[in-house]
Amino acid sequence: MYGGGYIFDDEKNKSQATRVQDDPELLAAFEARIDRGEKIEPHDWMPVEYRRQLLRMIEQHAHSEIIGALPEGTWITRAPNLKRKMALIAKVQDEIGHGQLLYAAAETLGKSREEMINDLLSGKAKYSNVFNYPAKTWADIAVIGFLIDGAAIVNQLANAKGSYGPYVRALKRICVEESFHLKQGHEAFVYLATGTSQQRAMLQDAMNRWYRPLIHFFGPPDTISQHTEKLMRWKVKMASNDDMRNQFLDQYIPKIQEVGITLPDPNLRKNPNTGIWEFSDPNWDEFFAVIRGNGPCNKERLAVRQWAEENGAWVKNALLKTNEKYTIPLA
Ligand code: FAQ
Repeated sequence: MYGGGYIFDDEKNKSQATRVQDDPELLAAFEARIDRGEKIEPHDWMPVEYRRQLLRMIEQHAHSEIIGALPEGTWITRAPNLKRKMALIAKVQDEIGHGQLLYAAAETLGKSREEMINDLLSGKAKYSNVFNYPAKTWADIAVIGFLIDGAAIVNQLANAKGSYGPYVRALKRICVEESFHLKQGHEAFVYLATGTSQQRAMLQDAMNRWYRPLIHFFGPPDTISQHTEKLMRWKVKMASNDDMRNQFLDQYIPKIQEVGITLPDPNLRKNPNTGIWEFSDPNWDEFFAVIRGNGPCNKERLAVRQWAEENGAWVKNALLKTNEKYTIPLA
């Protein structure tokens, strides 16, 4: 199918996979290509572990886009005016489109979309922690549009320079669309921050609730991140979790503070000597509980996707019957 290094399940195939993976010449040639900055394409030879890691990461990213549409989606019918409603509809539609692009990129690594969706619905697959929190008020939508999109852009702009062709091409397109999301999120954020006292209070409340999930968004600290070292060696991840988190804080904390919104952390400050942002312990136990299925909205999010899967099945089935000829007018 796609080059070398398949993911094998049974023992016989496992030994074959190990042979492919362990071939020192192939591995050295592969790593030399990565060092030269070449792109790896689906039919090229790749180590089993490179394929496994990429698939894990792209699949999680795809699920995040699909589940990520839900907190904002619930506000489409309650948007405060037509302009906001239209922008939100377009944004949510874009996020679903990003999910499709990413599933297509993940499929090039040998896992079918159906298997990925099954793993999402069964709770086996992970997706971003931030989408397991509720969007309680309209101000949450401004925070998501400005700061979660902002955080996603920091991550995706870095990884768009990575080594796997299908993923980096998807990321480039996603980043262009996300930058429109960011603009509308920033505008909505500033609008509330400079609005009535009630609007400011609503935004401050949302900021207080989203601060910690945003710190968690970039993943555990480098000292305990399991995959960073390998992913950076193979240029899948182009910056470590702590570096991306710091870049985000550096870009966005001043923008939040300049409109008079505060952050609920007395220890948040940029160390003038190192240039690194310091913050209170963000409770990594909470992060791990959320990504393992025990956040405030995990069950609700998966239930909605399950409902969509069951109730949308007839559309998929109709589209799969490509030879079907309709002789009776449908309308
Ligand atoms: N959430 O060893 P590391 C968006 C897991 S898209 C959940 O450091 P890694 C667009 C990690 O998977 C947002 N799980 O992991 C949008 C691993 O578990 P595993 C998504 C997390 O891969 C905006 C374990 O912890 N973006 O927002 C998280 O080296 C607005 C150990 O961690 C991407 O997926 C987390 N935050 O680094 C949509 C970008 N962090 O698999 C709608 C691509 C870590 O061993 C509205 N992904 N974990 O069981 C990446 O860049 C990386 O995967 C990281 C994590 C940086 C997220």
